[in-house]
Amino acid sequence: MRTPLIAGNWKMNGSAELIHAFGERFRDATLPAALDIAVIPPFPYLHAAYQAFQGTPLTLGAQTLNPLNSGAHTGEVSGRMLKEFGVTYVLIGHSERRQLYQETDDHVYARTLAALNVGIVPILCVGETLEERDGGSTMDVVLRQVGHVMARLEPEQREQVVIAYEPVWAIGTGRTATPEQAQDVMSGIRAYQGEFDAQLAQQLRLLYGGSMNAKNAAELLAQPDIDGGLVGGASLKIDDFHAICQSAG
Ligand code: G2H
Repeated sequence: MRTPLIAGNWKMNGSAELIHAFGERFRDATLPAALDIAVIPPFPYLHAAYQAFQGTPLTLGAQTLNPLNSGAHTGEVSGRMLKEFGVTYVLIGHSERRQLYQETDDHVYARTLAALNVGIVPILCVGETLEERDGGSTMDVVLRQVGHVMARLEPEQREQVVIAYEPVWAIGTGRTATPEQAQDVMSGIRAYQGEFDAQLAQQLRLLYGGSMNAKNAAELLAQPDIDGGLVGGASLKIDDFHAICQSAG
């Protein structure tokens, strides 16, 4: 009932050459019938990707956006601009943005709203640090991050949001959450949504992120509350990303 989504977060990696290689490879690729796929490259590659992905199942995502439409904000990019380049998804509150660029829950809410206002699907990223997990506060942290955004949105806005659970200790470390650890937290997120909207909880797409790769994807994606993946390092390798997409069938 929930269409799986595999999203490749290239972070500050990739090249124009890789964009074209993805377009060629996915043009005739064998893929599950019901699957959404997004490639999320750095801003400068969006236009080339928009062209290279025509006629392929690949859709486009951006890694962040500024909540304003325009103005004197050197270095920033607005949702309205992303929309012009055919962007379907945008990552909001990735832990690297929270940690390295001091994005707070308030910033994350403002960016989510800005994405919704221009018709881009926000992928709201949440997750606990190792200290928080070891201290037993995983669910408190994750539900605070989810609630700070979701509880303030209108019901029709909430329906548009995708949530990615990315334990910070599993990001780029090669240390993946076990399928059971991921499922535990993700069923908790769905149950939290279910407390105030049972139908939304059933529709809500939940992605797992954190060292997902071609070897571990199938087991993670087989969990009942995992509807897809937010893939970092492995999304830069075409064969691995294709294999992860095939695991989502
Ligand atoms: C988590 C993930 C993609 P990686 O950041 O967002 O990256 O798969 O490299 O851990």
